[in-house]
Amino acid sequence: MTKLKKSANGFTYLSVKNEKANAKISLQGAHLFHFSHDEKQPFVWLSKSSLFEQNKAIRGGVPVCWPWFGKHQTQSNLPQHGFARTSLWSLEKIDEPDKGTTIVTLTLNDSPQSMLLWPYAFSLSLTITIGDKLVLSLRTFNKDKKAFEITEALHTYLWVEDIGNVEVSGLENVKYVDSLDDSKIKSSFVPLSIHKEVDRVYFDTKDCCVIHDKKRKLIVEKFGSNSTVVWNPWSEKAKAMQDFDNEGYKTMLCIETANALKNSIIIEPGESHTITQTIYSL
Ligand code: TA6
Repeated sequence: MTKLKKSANGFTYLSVKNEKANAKISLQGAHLFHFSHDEKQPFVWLSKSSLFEQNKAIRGGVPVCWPWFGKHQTQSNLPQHGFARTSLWSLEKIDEPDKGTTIVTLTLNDSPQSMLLWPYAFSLSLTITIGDKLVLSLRTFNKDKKAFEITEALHTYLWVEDIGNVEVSGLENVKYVDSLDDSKIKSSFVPLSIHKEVDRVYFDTKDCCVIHDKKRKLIVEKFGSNSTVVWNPWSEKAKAMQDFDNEGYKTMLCIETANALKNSIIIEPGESHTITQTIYSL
């Protein structure tokens, strides 16, 4: 069953419920902000203080960072992580191939407003499969007469039971840019555990990550992505963010399927590029 709903402040979202999973997807940003098989252990984390306001990204779920990841390379006045996550997308179609699978497709096209921020004609579509697994597939099509370059991320906030007990494997011996240490290039040969703020872009990696939590493993597989971003703001930065509940950093970890920094993608006119992320639990 899928229903379009409106929250008290007029925020429109799609509520999806099938025999396998529940999900909520906002039309602003094509932003999935809830996914679970049972309410106790959701796949994605959502801040208790998230604002659900127009023109502000939801804090949690899967923000779509596009057509640039992080700060704009040359114009610091442009929005962090691009404009896709705060734009209003169109609900293109909903398919239900079986009782346990719902496939939602949302689209975003260039507009006079987007041209002011990024001067290219484009067509973006996000296909979200809600079932045993959660699959998000972001396709960028170049409708312009000139080639364009993008960086991008499915900025996934995963729910974890206890950040202090989490271990992430799949990033050993992969070089990363440490945003908290003057963008130094580093690597580590052991699985990652998190006991303080982390903000890293692992590059030149196509590998999947496994998040070993207390009672389950979450697998994040990816395709079309050469970077993986890992972020946890820890307590001080969480407190400084109005929309991040103070204790929330203890139950979240961003593992982002990305093409960031030097892994940018050039798309020729008439060509497309797709980035896909599949999450499931064991
Ligand atoms: O993906 C990590 C990151 O780029 C961090 O540097 C951090 O600031 C985060 O994203 C959140 O960004 P936001 O613009 O949503 O506050």
